[in-house]
Amino acid sequence: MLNELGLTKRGPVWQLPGGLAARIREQPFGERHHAFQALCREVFRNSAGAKATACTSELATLGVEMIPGVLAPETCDDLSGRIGTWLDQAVATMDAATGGFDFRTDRTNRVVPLTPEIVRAALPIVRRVLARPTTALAESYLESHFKLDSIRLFRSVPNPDPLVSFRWHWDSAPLGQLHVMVYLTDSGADGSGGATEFLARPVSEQLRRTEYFARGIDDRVLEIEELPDGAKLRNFVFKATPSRGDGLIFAPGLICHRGVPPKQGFRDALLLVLLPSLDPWAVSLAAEGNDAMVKRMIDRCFGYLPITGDPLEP
Ligand SMILES: O=C(O)CCC(=O)C(=O)O
Ligand SMILES: [Fe+2]
Repeated sequence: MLNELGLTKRGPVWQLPGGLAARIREQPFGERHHAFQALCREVFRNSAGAKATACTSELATLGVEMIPGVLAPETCDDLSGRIGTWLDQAVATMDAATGGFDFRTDRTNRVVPLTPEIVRAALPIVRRVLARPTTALAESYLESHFKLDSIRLFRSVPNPDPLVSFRWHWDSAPLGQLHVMVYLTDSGADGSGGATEFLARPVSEQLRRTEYFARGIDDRVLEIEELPDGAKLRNFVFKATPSRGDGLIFAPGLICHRGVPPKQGFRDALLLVLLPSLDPWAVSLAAEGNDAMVKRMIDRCFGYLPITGDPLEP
């Protein structure tokens, strides 16, 4: 089958024939990613060691799963401390250059502008997050390998009327996109340290077929009750209150979700954006090389995710 499609291997990395790549790229955004994901599944099915088992994880059924303890508390404390420093430096740097730094949102989220030093410091931590349980779960859910599209380090601060990702939304993301959001600070049992809420998968999929899905970013609701039948929807809301070091994995284009800002202090997080791939993430990273990877992470550290609309790019 793979031979029929004309796929070949250069070293450990799969290559697409030019004609097939062009046919994928010429399609509209959603279809393009979907076609590439189908190909990734074909490769995965044919790869040695791949098991065809029905995926019954909470990620598949509920649409979100907690992966406890992907990072040690000390690692989180250290990274959180550094986020504070990096944000202070960013403000200082950008103030000097532009007279003020716009964090590109309503200021509930402060995103660390990545530098080569920060990416190099973050990479071993990212690798730890992607270790066995995360990779196994993501691969069995996607039925394919995946790659690391981008990373984001951000700090969320109190805001009684937040916008963007703190209102109920789907990301304008391919359905095969996965987020692994690792909390670096504690939510607290009541979520007063910040939390993330999800609408269970079957209900999210229903709501996705209504006009709410098509609304603009500024017309999103803050409380689920503001939607038609919102009181009923409330029964299907799942509130995740991770401790530092816990990861949340979910498909942001499929599951309706929102962040909840902390009531006091701040909430720090490391977000990994994953997309289907022909090759395992570690193979892709090794083939790309460190310098190209660092540049790519820096290029993609702001804006809507994924930044690239091309599923064939690293
Ligand atoms: O900040 C949060 O808790 C939500 C993050 C989010 O919306 C996303 O990762 O797509
Ligand atoms: Fe989101």
